[in-house]
Amino acid sequence: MTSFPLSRRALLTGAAGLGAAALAGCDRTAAMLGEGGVLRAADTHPDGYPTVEAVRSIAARLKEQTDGRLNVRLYTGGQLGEEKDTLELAIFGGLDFNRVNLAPLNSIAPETLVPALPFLFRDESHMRAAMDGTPGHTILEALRPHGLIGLCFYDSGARSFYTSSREITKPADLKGLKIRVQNSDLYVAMIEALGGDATPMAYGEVYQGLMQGVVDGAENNWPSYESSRHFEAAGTYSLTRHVMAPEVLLVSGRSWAKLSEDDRTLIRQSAKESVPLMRTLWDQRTNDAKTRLAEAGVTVIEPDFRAFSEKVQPVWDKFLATPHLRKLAEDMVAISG
Ligand code: GTR
Repeated sequence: MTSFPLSRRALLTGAAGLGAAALAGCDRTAAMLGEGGVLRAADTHPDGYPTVEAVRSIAARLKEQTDGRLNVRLYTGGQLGEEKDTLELAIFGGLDFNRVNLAPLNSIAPETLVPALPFLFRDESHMRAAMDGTPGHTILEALRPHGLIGLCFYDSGARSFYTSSREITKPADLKGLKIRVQNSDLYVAMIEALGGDATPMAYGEVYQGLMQGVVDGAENNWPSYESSRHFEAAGTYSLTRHVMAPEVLLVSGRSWAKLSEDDRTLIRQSAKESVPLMRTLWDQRTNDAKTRLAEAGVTVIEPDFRAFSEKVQPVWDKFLATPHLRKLAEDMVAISG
């Protein structure tokens, strides 16, 4: 299956039309799935990236199981806009599937803040166990009232800092540095707690932002650091591993409403089956990224992460604002993995 260019404007126009129709009390959702059962899926990452290939595997399975009736087209590499925009499209029914990070959902469903808390997960297997278990299920379900059906979580490894100027070996090294973060108050608070200056910026703007010195650094996992080529502008990677929030695959609640029970079951099952595949691809891609980055001459630093984790308590205090969120965090921490 190939990726198809499609104008974001066309989708927005469609979604706006849907909004107007809904306001007028008309149900035009049937028209929004596209002709011939075509479902649209968006991902900010390019072809070959593990999240994209996992969704591609779902697409293949849906096509095969329905003799081509459910046909998913992938729009990769941010063709339909940044994650904030594609989420909006999905909520308003202009897009069917959307793979995003949890960060852009932080302002929509507070439950998504919990796995993004700095230093919450001990390691990757702890993250996988928590997201596969009851806490993960709670978070997927929390998206439903916001017009999004959460299907599954995908790995995103651990995020670490990279800079164009100074090496980050301790929190004090972040002082005075402008660090790009995702559009989430939690990430802003985290950088501030660590002593840096947070600059929220869309993913697609970071390469240029680093090149032009608008920001001094950013933070991400090995595969994103490599595939985005951010290393060309910021060649020092400091393995702080401060956030291990996973990715999530969503279906628009409006699209979901017009699927049959059988199709929903098939979609859920296919998504579930894509998770082990994604994890295998993820592990391979992480190793490949490490090799390519070493070849490209990136300097890798192993700082004492405890110096960083000791600073983030204010972030936990601020964002675990209700007993419900505190319980969710406790349940996640308590999971053995
Ligand atoms: C990546 C993630 C993307 C996006 C990006 C970012 O690791 O897979 O979905 O969130 O980070 O930093 O914006």
